[in-house]
Amino acid sequence: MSTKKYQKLDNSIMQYNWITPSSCSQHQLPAAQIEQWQQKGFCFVSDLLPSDLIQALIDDANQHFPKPDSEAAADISDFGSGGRFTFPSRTVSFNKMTLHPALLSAIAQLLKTKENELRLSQADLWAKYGRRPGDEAKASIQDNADQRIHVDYPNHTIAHPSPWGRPEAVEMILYLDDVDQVGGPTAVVPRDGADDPRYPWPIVDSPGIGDLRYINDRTNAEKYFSQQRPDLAAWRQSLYAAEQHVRFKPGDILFYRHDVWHRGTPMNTGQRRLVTNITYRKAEAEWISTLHTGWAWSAYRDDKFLEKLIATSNLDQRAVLGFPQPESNYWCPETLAAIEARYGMFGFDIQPYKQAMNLH
Ligand SMILES: O=C(O)CCC(=O)C(=O)O
Ligand SMILES: [Fe+2]
Repeated sequence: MSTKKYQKLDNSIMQYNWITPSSCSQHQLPAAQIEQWQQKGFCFVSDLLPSDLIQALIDDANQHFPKPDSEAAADISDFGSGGRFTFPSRTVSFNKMTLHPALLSAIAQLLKTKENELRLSQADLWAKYGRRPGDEAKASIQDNADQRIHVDYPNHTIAHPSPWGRPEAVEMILYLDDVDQVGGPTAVVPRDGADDPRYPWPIVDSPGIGDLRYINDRTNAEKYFSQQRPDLAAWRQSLYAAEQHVRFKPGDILFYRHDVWHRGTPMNTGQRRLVTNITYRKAEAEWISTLHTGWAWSAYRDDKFLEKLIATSNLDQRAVLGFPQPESNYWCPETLAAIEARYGMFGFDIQPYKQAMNLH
């Protein structure tokens, strides 16, 4: 990880500790990045996904989200943009990116597991819009321009993350813009070993957790927190003081954990930032919820996009969607025939499932 001080020209109060990405080759994450994700809670990489796929995704997203100067932009700036663009999508580039073998491989490397042991639990493309002059005065407690420092687990799991050495999920942000133009770098707080005072156990001292109200906006959240937990207010300020910011270009990916402190920071005025958030969990971690409507809910469409997606996916890609794997007890002569009857016309190859049962 390389960091350097950078004085933003348009905003003299912001002096960031920048993180620049490490380049990936041949689907292999650099060992130092895997180690950093496991120890410090995040890593930041470039060149993992093919640039033509990133460009296709940018073109599709551009068609989908209003330009920053449009009136419609104001209504959809919150996280997830109201679920407008989630998996599975009619946008082929988005599905391809979500299930890309290089991505599955990278996530399996971080979790020290195999691709078919992963399950998709979130895939969301959304837009964040920079404030326009005068917007500060209108900022509500749920405004996401300048977020409170937080961890993501509360609305991903109905439990609590396991101890640090047993991570259950990888969350990531894929950036489709250049931070120098749009601003809004994600800030992360690296964990500095088991005794780091910023990472006490359990992780509950943040607005929204337990009996604390959920408040997104930093100023409002810290004011509320200092009323509810006055003894811990200064400790939360130490989290902001330790944050580092990602210097993203299109295609760069921040991999992080559900138990790492991070937040979204203000965008440049009048700009739009497009990102994709994706989470893969371990199959065994059933307490981590899928954030979207089940995949099967996309069946029955006239263009049969879900059926075609299932039929043309490989075994690992089907596994991450929860499709029965070749070794599953699901398979018997009847189910082999039934799945072929449902998906065969779209090119589904039943052979690997048959072969696993010694039927040819
Ligand atoms: O927008 C970002 O950079 C981070 C967003 C985030 O952490 C969140 O909404 O949970
Ligand atoms: Fe977050």
